[in-house]
Amino acid sequence: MFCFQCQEAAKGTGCTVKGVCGKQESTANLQDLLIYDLRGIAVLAKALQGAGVETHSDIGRFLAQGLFTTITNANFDDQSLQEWISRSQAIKQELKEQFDGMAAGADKSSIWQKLMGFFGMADNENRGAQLDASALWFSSDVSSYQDKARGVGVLATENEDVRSLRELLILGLKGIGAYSDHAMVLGVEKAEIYDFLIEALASTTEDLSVDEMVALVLRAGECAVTTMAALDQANTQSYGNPEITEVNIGVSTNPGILISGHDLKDMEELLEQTKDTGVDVYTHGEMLPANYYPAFKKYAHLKGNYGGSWWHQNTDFETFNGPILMTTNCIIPIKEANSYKDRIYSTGVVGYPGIIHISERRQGGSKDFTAIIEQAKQCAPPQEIETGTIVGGFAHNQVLALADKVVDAVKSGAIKRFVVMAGCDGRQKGRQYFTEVAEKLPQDAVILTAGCAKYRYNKLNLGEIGGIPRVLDAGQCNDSYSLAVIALKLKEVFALDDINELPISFDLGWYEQKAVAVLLALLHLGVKGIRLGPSLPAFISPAVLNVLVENFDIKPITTPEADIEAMMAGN
Ligand code: SF4
Ligand code: SF3
Repeated sequence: MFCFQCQEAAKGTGCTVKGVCGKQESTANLQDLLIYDLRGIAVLAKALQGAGVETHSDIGRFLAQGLFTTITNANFDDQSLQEWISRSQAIKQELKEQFDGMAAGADKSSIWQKLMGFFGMADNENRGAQLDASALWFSSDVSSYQDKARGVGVLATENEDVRSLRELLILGLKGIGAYSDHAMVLGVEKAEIYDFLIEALASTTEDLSVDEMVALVLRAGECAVTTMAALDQANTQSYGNPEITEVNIGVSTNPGILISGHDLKDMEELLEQTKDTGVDVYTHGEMLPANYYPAFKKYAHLKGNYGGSWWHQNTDFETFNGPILMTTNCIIPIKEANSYKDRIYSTGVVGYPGIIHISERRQGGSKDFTAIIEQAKQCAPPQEIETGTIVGGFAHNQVLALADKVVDAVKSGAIKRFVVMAGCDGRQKGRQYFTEVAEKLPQDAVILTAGCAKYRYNKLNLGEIGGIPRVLDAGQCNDSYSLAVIALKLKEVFALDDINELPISFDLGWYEQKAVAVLLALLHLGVKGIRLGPSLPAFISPAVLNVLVENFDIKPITTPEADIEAMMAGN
């Protein structure tokens, strides 16, 4: 196996024996094969589109979900991945039949030529057989996948810089796939997102120049902005605009269900189905921001948030006592010794061998959480691990409602600087850096946050400036979009030409591929001088890093003291 997609990549270069995240070699290989199949689907879809044949939105949807299921800490279940691969092959077969079924003479030969071009094959009489034999088109033999995976994974691209740019693109697409899936679940889909997934995935099989590949990476940033805007629209039209909310972090005396991940539709259905059952609901990790939405606040049995960010789940889930529903990443390996092993459930693109998977909702219906609710009734209430409240709900609508206050505070000098510390949390010790930055920032600095990165400092009492809390939490990692909207609004209010003239610094923590999409989105919006930690991605080669440094002044974090001094000086 070879995987270097997340911040925990072994030795800062890549996991080769077993993932630091716990991913087994077989799982890594199946993920490689699935990505390979998705690229094949994209090649075929692009060729058909190029010939004027409309591809069904199911294709884009499948690509988005397929990409999503390979992100870090989402799907550890080989059987589920094999099903994904089988489905991807069925789709390829369908696309091929769609092609074969086109009327003879209907410009078919030009499509053939295009396909031959994609596969780098000579166009000759034997072209059908050649295409069928093409591994990119049909990697049908899942049973011998271990060997096959070696030939199609990340290292199949030999040139380090081409590999780096291809992977930067694919990993950004994984984040885009995840966010577009969330939006789709709530009824918002954009053809342009699906078209870009097709174009970009297909491009990874083409021989492009460095400039062309860099351009695609930047367009992925543009697509990430479109996708996060679509998700923002989906979330707010379904559940209202997040509001300032004090979230309880203690517990009640009823049994509870803990819901983690990012999927708000699951949250809605779980709250509805647990109403009047005597079972309370608590959020965990990235589900915390669900507490900020008006539509969820009306449920009295949504009791608040329990525990910390994803990597604390081994201990948080033990003491919670009740069932846990993992709606998306990040699930971490479940050990035989974990008392919660028989009360944890997956749903959506999440999978873990041996746990119950709640199946998809039927068209117009809901998922059925009865099994979880019935189990919860038999469980002890959660053990109290902390008490008090945390404040959040500062998405764009809420912050813009406070715009006058914020602008006055900046003009009067009460707020000297905003520091965006959004992104992911993770296990690495170096992430203590973000806690220290939060603690040591001068009192006239405000932290803007989103994503599970916030758990490094959202329970510190950092005070407020003229009624504005010094930590403003916009929500989940996808709500980083809110932070961009806020920045663009401030740029307008202060009549600035460039977003980089604002008193805002970016000091981001990253872990998985949604953060790659967020980073590319910020680059597309023209943000420069972003600090990134706790380490730079293993998939960025030295030459590609140079491109990022020269064009965007990206830099690694150093020490809290040095970075605070530089940020407060506007560097
Ligand atoms: Fe390693 Fe991260 Fe890949 Fe897991 S996801 S195998 S930790 S690089
Ligand atoms: Fe966290 Fe996994 Fe990235 Fe949504 S839950 S931000 S790491």
